[in-house]
Amino acid sequence: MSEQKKILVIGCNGQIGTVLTRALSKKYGSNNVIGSDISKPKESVDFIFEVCSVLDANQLLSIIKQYNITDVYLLAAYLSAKGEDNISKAWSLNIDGLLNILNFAKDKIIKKIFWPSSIAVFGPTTPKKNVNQNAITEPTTIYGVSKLAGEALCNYYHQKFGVDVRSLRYPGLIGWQSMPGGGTTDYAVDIFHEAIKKREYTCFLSPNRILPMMYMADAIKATIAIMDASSEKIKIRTSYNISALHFNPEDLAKKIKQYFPDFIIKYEPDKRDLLASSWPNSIDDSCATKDWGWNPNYDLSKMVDDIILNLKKKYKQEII
Ligand code: AKB
Repeated sequence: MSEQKKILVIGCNGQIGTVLTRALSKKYGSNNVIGSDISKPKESVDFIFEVCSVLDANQLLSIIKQYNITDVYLLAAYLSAKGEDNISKAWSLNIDGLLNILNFAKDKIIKKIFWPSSIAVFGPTTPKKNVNQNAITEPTTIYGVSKLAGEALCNYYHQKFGVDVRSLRYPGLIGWQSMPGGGTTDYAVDIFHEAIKKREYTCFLSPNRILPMMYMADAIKATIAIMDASSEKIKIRTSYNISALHFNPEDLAKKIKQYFPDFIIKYEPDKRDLLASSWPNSIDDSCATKDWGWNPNYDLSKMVDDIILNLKKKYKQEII
């Protein structure tokens, strides 16, 4: 009989953590999932919660021992825009936090790690379209630099110590359950809330700024799939390209107008537009498809439909 999984999600209050921790709790049982973050969740949760920072190795170790943790999902991170204003803090959270967890796996205290990378590992010297797994990575944000270093650390700990660490290069993630914070792709979440509440949104990216994106449901599906795959299927131990959608703010605004014809979008591009301009338009994820069967469920129309339906319920507006 296989040993009971005990999961620790670090950063359970964040954009991904809010959705992923609930999905894991549903799959593995609420007593087998522990969420941690630097402050308590605002809403009630269906898992065990502990206040802890990923930078506090001693406290982490005591939580890991207390609950016999086998798998860690490390989601705590400084994102791209916030990182540019806090270079040392971004590096420390994104790299020292990862090192703490990799060392627990090296010392056989935990068994498996999920750690997200990002399309931000690519930079202006990367081709724009259908960027392949091994395309040139010369990032121009501290977030991208830390993600690229993190990928190399994951690969190093796997090659040298046999650490079972798995990673995905997430594109911009869009969901209705949680808000992102400090990212460059955040506009694609904010726009829905503003469209529903005010029928107006001022976008901080240029109208034609195409970026790779993914619906949160697909990101959760990919995360659970890569963690469920048998170890020999995971051929890439840096991080896998994954892809679902790519569009610009104007494409998204047009879709939203189909639901709210009076919706108005204005543009005031700020420094985040420059960060976005260094990233690819679209990603080739054929390695993830070949190695562990990745394929997304949501296209742009299906995603917009689902988000608007759910946000209308959330904001108690009439569903049409
Ligand atoms: C960000 O915008 O910083 C993130 C990312 C692309 O990883 N969403």
